[in-house]
Amino acid sequence: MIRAAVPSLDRVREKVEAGQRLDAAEAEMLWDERVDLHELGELANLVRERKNGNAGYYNINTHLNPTNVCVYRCTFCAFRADLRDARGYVMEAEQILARGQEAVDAGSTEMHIVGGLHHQKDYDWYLNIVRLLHDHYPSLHLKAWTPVEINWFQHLTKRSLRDILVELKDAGLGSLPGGGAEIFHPEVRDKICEHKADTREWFAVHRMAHELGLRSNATMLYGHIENAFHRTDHLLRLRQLQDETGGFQTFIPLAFHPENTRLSHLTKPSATMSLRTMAVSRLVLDNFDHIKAYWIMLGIGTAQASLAYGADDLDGTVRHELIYHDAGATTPEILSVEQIQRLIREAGREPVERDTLYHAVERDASGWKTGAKLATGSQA
Ligand code: V47
Repeated sequence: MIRAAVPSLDRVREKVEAGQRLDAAEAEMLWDERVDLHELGELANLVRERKNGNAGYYNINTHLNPTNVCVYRCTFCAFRADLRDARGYVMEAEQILARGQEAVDAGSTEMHIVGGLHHQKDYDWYLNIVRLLHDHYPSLHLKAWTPVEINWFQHLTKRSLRDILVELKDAGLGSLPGGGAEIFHPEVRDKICEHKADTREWFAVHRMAHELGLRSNATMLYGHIENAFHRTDHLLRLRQLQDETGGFQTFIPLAFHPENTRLSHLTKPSATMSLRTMAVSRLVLDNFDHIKAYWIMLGIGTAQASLAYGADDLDGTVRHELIYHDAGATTPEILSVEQIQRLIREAGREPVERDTLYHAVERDASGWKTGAKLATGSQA
């Protein structure tokens, strides 16, 4: 019987050491479980340290999901509710303002805002959430609305993408979060979220945001029905837009949590799969400054280990996270600053508080202020 040779990392090692870009075949090979995970991690760590030294970034942030009622029925989502579902909720302006006050009182520099596409809410309802929070709490950076929401606003208003983004920016939008990316390849996307913004539309929103000077993040939902080819395709599409615009800040691989979803028969990805995903992402996305290990979904142990497998950021202290906790995440709902700093130190990294746009945050007894832009080394 002829057995396929175990893929060798030699060529990849040479290229990574020389700061050269991996091609599609090399990238896809890295997902093969016979490729030694720790060797892969060592290479990813080389790139991670070239770019970000020993820093382990975090921020102090608060989530806001103004409604969970959603016209879409993505198979992987445990958060969404139908219009007449007992679980369904819509937040009133007072509750939204109270969340803003809570965020400011907790020292948050960022509010992460995403939500369902409510059947009965118009575009102005979403626009006014940004305006209200920005007017009352101008120090909070509003990282709000994914391309799925923005694309929905286009559908509601029949206005151009540019017009909508300019208006949101004028109202106080600071940047776009990375959600809604899922898996770009239509073989998978058409099965897990066929109705919402497609891949072309997702990229059009980020391209336009970058053109308008807004920075954004990108994610990939892995560990469900996709395979190595689809994950590679996903990363390469992101790398291409980043070559064109340079507007992405951080890539966040998101481990699928099956509980309470229509894919609940699937097993959630293992820690080794998550570490491999972190490492492959770091190696393929050579033009992204940051790779984020979102502790909420990875679990604290895997997030700590990720800091040696390519990741340089743990996201934030986070309060009021719902999307993962509805899908069975067993992580705490919040970490204190001391806890997140300790996790980073235990992993052998130096905790550095950053704001959303990767400036240092300087704190004293009277509050916080934005410091210098945190330097990221180039790979070459
Ligand atoms: O797009 C939904 C994912 C995303 C599940 O930009 C699920 O800094 C796993 O994008 N299991 C939203 N994943 C979250 C997101 C994010 C998170 C942290 C930081 C940033 C950032 C962005 O969550 C969705 C979807 O891909 N998701 N349901 C689930 N059951």
